[in-house]
Amino acid sequence: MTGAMFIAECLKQEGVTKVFGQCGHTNYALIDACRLHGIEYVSFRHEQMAAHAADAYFRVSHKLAVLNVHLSPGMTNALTGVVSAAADCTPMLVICGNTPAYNHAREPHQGIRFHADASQGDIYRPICKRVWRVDDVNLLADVMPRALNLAQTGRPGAVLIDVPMDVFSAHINAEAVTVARRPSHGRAVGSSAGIAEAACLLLAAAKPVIFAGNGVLLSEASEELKELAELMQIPVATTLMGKGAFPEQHALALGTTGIWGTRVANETTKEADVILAIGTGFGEADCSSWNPAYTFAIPPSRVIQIDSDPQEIGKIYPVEVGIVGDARDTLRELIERLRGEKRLTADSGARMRELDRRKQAWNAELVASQSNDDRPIHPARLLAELSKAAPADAIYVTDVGWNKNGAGQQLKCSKPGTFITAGGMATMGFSPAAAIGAKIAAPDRKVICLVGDGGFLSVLGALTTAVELDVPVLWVLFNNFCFSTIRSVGSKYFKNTYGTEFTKPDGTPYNPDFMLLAKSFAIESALVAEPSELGAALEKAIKADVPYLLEVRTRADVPMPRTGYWDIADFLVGGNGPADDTPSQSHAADEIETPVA
Ligand SMILES: Cc1ncc(C[n+]2csc(CCOP(=O)(O)OP(=O)(O)O)c2C)c(N)n1
Ligand SMILES: [Mg+2]
Repeated sequence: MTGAMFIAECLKQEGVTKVFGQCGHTNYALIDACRLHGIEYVSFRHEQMAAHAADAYFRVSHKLAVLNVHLSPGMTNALTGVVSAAADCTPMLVICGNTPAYNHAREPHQGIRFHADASQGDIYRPICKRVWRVDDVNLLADVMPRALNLAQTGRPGAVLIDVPMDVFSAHINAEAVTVARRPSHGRAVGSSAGIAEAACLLLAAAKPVIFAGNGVLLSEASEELKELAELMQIPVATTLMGKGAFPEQHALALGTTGIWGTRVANETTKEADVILAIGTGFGEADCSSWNPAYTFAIPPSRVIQIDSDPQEIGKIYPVEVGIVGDARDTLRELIERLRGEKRLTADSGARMRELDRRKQAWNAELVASQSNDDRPIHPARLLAELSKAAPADAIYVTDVGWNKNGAGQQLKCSKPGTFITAGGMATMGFSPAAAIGAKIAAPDRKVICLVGDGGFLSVLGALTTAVELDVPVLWVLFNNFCFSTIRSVGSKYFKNTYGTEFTKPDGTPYNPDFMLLAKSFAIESALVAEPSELGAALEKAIKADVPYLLEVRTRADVPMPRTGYWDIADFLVGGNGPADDTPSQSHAADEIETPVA
């Protein structure tokens, strides 16, 4: 069989049913091999979108993301999508074409050859766990299983297999063996000594908090997380990426932490005596730039950290107990050790009353914006109406801006895999295609893309794939005629909005007519400018089982309610004004809104 057929055979063995990408003469052999193997090729009009869709497809289905693209320009287009996936630990196999191997030394058409021949794979080195260039078809027999392993084991991530196009067409005489060359029991339980220490610390804690990250979702440990929280009556906060790992309607749920977290979460994590962190690297945004006055005060809080990647343990904060292990299996052991035990100093009644008081205060803080009747519509009002209209298991796919940080803070997600966001890269333009990948992964669920006008227009071509494949995604467009997130940085710190607004030369607001645009794409659409019409419009859009664009005219001038802290505000505060000798304020950010990004 040909190299391309061999690769498709390996993918088939792996259970792959979808490959995302875009065609080129260098990768067409594999597209055809996929067709012959009954593997669907989900084609996008731009490789970045294909990569975002593959990424979200994994996040919802937990099936390997596979991307197949053309050489150099296809690869550079895909790069943003691949790095967004890799940053959030999505296992992604990228297979690209290359110039024919026999021509590498002659710098053939479309090769990148500045420092080495046909070296476009080098562009992927900083973002991939490994890059293979397969110049001999017989190497595929080992490269394929190794690449599939590497993407999916340890800390999951992206790998690249770079295949000269003549290698796709060369004949290989080998048997495809992939799954049998992988650990059949890949999950490692943390050490029992560590689990015993963790149990002791939790039992003696007066104000413990669980802090759950993306690792809980990757390990599918949500059931265990809930069981442990309920067993020990421990409140649970999550990272933005971990949102949905614990049901946010639950009495013990605190919501997300950090710069744009809930006040309930930040107040409660800050005062915790013991923090059980699971599957999180304590990222900056989730930890308010690690400023102890805002989200985590470690020490004095004592940390138990469970992570499958030893590098994450103690990376930011010192740990009292650091356990290397799979979240699900390690939590299962911890639960067994704690079953029948009672926390020594637990006054869970008083603590739950305090938690309830905080939740009510936080809800009261939001209510004015959520019921705001202004035109354009307040984004918090849009999110509140959306919460009412959407089914409980709806999958939200966010972009950047209010639609990400506001949604992270104010939407309640009760199931794993219902909040999909580019956490590590915060990639503007992620969500429109990612929502398509999410819907392909979960055809029976409602998938709602939340996106600003800036993000939407940067990847508009995604809509064509939804129509071509009849993928009924709902895109909710926050149209405010600007990059409002960055506009607020400009106006707050630099006293201008230069380069952030969408206007004609005479200053009038400009965007394409989104209703005409939807029509031209053969997509149903509606426009809402009146807050009072929002509920009904959302209901109708959610009910529609077709690709649907709902444009909502939103306010551009409302910063996110800041409950945490981002230290960039400390040095942005002077804008580009003249330097002076005034000593800088240590907590300048207290007086100003933190920008969103
Ligand atoms: C690819 C990319 N480019 C730039 C940014 C920086 N950035 C963060 S938010 C934002 C503006 C987003 O505008 P829009 O989609 O209209 O949403 P809004 O801020 O108006 O809610 C930009 C440019 C980014 N995160 N990603
Ligand atoms: Mg905008």
